[in-house]
Amino acid sequence: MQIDFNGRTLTMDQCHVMGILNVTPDSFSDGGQYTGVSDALFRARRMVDEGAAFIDVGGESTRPGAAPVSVQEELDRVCPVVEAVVRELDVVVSVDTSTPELMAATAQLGAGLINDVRALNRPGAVEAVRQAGLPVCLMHMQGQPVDMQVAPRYQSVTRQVSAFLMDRVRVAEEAGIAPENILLDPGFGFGKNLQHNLQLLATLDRFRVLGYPLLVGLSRKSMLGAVTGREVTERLPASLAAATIAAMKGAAIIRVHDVRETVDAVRLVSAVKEAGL
Ligand code: 8Y7
Repeated sequence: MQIDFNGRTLTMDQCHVMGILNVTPDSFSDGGQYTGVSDALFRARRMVDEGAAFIDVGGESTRPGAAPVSVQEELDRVCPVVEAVVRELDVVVSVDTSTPELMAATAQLGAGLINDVRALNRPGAVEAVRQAGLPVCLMHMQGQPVDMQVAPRYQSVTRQVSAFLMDRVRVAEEAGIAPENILLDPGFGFGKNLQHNLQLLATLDRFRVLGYPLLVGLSRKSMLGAVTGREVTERLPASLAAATIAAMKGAAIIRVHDVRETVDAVRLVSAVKEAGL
């Protein structure tokens, strides 16, 4: 299975690495616009050199308690970076957004994927993606970023997450988004406790029967801290183990902070899989 990410076609039968590029003000070394873009481009170039097939640009923090960002603010942060990365680097630019205006604007600038943690639930988002003709990743979240970690509850997390994702697929397809342009993500850490997250990772292969490529984000997440007792800066080994498990279970894209190390892990998984064919 292949997907055309706005002119770059990639097979989804192999696992790719997506590098995280936050462009929130606290991720800049200095608040100025020029510094912001050149610093972001520098970080993106390094991740591409390290083997990232995707760069995921995000201007809104989904951390619980993070201040909301206006549409204009999000456009001002993200668009110049998308434009620069598209112009300068050989990579698919993914845009981490739930904002229809930003989906439309970045599609025009050459973005190749919309990564929406709210699975196109904002008014106008489904139509913006259909109109743009871009692939989209639909992610599961229980609750909203402000309250999602308060007391997440499921009867069966794998079944409920699957049912939610299939419902969002139905909405997207009924609106005219092509089935071959849809990716799915169980949303590790988004309204899930440790047990839920571990169950989802253990059963990740079951999501493949839905028939859509899987994207996962596990890098440095608190579930890894809960298991290892490590602070966020010390979670690379656990992140690599999690990425390896996800790749073994068939994830097509793994979203990470540490590209070079994850590319090595994914290459090993690919080599082992090939040997067993
Ligand atoms: C994910 C994500 C984040 C994820 C997808 C973090 C934007 C939190 N996590 N997008 N975004 N999947 N598709 O810790 O798991 O990176 S932000």
